Amino acid sequence: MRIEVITIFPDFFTSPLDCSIVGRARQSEALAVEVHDLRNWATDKHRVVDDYPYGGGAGMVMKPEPLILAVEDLLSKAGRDCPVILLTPQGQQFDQSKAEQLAKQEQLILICGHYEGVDERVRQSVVTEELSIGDYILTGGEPAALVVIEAVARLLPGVLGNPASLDSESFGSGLLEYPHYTRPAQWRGMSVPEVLLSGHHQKIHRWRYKQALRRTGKRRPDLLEQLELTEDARELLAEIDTECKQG
Ligand code: 4G0
Repeated sequence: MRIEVITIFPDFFTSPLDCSIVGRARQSEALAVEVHDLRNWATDKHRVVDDYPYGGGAGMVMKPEPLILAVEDLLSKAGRDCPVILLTPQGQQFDQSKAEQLAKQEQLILICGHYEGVDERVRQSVVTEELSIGDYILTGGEPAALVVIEAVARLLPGVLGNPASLDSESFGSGLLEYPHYTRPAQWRGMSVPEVLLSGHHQKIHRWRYKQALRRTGKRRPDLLEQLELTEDARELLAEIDTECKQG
């Protein structure tokens, strides 16, 4: 997969894209990320990319021309259409299913907005979708673009060592994760649940599943409601319910 990023702060991406899973994915060539300085497409000698808002008001707006020229340039080099995504607080909420959908694409173009926003004609002419990573405002779309890159990169074939773990993790299964433990079995008076030391794989599996159901019900009832529960899940939830009432 190839991801083109358009930004006024290319340096922002240097370390995050060189580190960890994304860095490895790029080295293995499962992923190519190209970061482009928007000012390369500015048309005046001072390379200005923002301007005052028509109608007045505080702050600046990103000019349409450099952004539209940048996207057109990158699309023509690609030789085919691809999603052109603007990171904005007004976008559709980015989630795991969106990451899975984007991971199937051959190429993405990510636009990082700044100031009070982007001239509406950029949306009208080149943006194919707007995404938000959550209900909060950032000074720029760069951290949001990194979140999208990170979430997508780890889904690409060959990037994670053990693809089986993708299905079992949170959101893959629709449930939050069960609690994890490693050595030592006793630490400051806190012990690892006995069942995990038992070597009884069927019991361990059922215990973990119950823990995942318990956590999800408690912290994210909205996720639990979206699931089609099996007979077994219903049984475990009933157990959890009586345990709760017993205190
Ligand atoms: C476009 C994304 C870009 C418009 C970007 C701000 C939060 C997110 C930006 C604006 C961002 C997010 C209208 C303030 C840059 N902040 N939640 N800031 N406006 O994904």
